[in-house]
Amino acid sequence: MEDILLNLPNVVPLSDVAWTLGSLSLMVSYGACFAFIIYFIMTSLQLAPRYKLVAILSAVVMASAGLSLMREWSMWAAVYDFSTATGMYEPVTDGQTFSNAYRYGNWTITVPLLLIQLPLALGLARKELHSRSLRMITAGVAMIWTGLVGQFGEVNDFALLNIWGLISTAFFVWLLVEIFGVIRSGKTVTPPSLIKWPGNFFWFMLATWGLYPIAYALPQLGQTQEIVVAQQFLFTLADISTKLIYGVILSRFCLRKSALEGYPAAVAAMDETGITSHMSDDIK
Ligand code: RET
Repeated sequence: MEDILLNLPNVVPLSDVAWTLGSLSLMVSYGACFAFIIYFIMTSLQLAPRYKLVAILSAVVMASAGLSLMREWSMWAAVYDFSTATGMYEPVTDGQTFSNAYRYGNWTITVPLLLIQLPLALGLARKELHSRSLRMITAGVAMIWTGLVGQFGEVNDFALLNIWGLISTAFFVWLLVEIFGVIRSGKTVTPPSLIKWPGNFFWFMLATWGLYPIAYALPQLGQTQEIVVAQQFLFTLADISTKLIYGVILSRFCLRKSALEGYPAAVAAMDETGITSHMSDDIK
């Protein structure tokens, strides 16, 4: 039976602590995603019309990822049974399995949306935005689908895991080159006071998107409960930073640009005169 189960959680018994940490990682992910739908919708109201889509796309990403992660969490809950004999959560053998593969399905939706947000926030001209987005999305989807093939090897076929992992990494490198091109072009239309932001976007994306291949490769370090939990924890860290924190950063950038462009709701939201300006002179 064991050799046909393709994801690590289906073959490793977990202590109560490990099971809870895995469950918690997934629950925190979808909880945060759903909460931030509200944040991004409300934020879009403060942005100039040309940037509103950035925040709206973040809300869509939150909804899509939240639903998928909620499903991932219920799989986690369904595939373990606590055994009083061993004192461990044992993977069930009634045909229910846990799989990370659904994540890759979800990324096929969210990654293109996250990538489009970048040239939109930077304010690239339409034609360039379309051609650059198309190239980024092609590289991104190729990266995900080749990784999807490889992740089926995480339990018993490390050759499959590594070969497809390398092919996927080649697409990741291409994607980074494309992202870099978008950033470079975006810098030419970024106001001087915000010029440091685009370069920081690149390093932020590199550091946070780079967590996914680590989570992918981790099962090679051993079939232990620590690895099972670390993999879900890394996925959570990556999910929150690449979608939620990224969205917050991009929408703050758009808010500043909207204010510089004189959009009233953004100017009011960015009012930095502080409380002292409303006080009379003698209490200042
Ligand atoms: C894989 C396979 C192994 C090699 C590499 C990978 C990269 C995955 C990345 C995923 C990013 C996902 C995001 C999802 C947001 O919803 C496919 C794990 C390089 C970078 C940003």
